[in-house]
Amino acid sequence: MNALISPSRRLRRTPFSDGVEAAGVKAYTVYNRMLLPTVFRSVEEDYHHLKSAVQVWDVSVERQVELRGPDTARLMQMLTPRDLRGMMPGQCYYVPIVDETGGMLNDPVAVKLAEDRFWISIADTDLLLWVKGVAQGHRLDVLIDEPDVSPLAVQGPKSDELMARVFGDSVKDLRFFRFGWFEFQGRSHVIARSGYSKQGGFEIYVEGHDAGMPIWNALMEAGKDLDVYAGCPNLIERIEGGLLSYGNDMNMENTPHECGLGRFCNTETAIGCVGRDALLRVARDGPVRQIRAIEIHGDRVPGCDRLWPLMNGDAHVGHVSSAAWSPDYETNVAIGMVRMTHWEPGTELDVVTRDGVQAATVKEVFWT
Ligand code: THG
Repeated sequence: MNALISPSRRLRRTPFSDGVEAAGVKAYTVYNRMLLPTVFRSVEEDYHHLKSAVQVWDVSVERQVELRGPDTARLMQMLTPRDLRGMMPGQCYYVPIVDETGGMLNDPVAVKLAEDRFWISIADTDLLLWVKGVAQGHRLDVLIDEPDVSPLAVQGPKSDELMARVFGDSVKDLRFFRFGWFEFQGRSHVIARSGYSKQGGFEIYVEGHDAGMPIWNALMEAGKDLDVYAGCPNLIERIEGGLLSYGNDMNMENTPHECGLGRFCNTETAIGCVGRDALLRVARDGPVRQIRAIEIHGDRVPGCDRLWPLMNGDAHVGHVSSAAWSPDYETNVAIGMVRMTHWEPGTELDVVTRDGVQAATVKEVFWT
């Protein structure tokens, strides 16, 4: 596939699109019916730069589903098997969202703004529709909509320094998955220490489309001597770090336990979760297949745009869903789903890529 995308109103622009284009974006993917940059200089140059400097990412595609009103807490707990009772305003939680069979509908970050107000920062599915359906079905008193909020991520080892220059030193005091309110040109924005990389950094939930480019420009200006550049979630880095991509590595057919997200489930105490009964069975027996880090030996693999079968001889024992050549580890890093009979670390398998068969090993852990 190497054709152009026709612009239209259905593919919404973001508050930062002008900056992304000026920085010379080379490729996009579509995510929540918006454009998400995937390459600026090259995936490998972007990777080295992310790990050594600081990048500014237009992740507006992480749309917010806002819940507000008296039944907000009750509705939030209906959506996820993670126990939210201990969650305080100012905290973010990574929350599996499941249907009545325990199937994953999304894997967003929940942002608790107040007891009666949340943002759900979604991955690539129409979660708003499910949330409205659940609320209507239970006649809950909650307002559900998509606010004019667009996340801008600042990621990389120099992100603390850059953010302090623009938002003040106190931004450095934020702990992981906590947020605060910070001023820029007289307006207040939520800033969290979070983001879709393992290099550290922040996410600015920019409120108001018109506030976007001034913040983008201020970050680019303040970070010149830090070698700041536009970036985007990096395929190689996120596979090394084991960060899952909904729609690629898992979908509605998978439970959180299959995705290795059992640590974010407290199904026993998540009273009200619509998938609770189904997940109690899964949690008791354990999954029969699970996400694993997979090393693929030999030559650089092609792009993974379909599932690649994982074979043990003639037996189909799983599949690879994401893969890339890692310059730092000098091997192909991958994410796969493997049947329990073959998921022990060290198990040697064959992977059938688009270009042929390559040897692969099931790893104990990801690369970071
Ligand atoms: N940030 C925000 N919204 C998002 C994403 C994000 N929405 C879409 C997508 N990313 C959702 N998926 C993820 C996947 C992983 C993480 C966050 C969102 C993540 N995981 C950490 C990890 O696995 O190491 C930490 C999880 C934890 O310990 O709580 O950060 O990136 N706003």
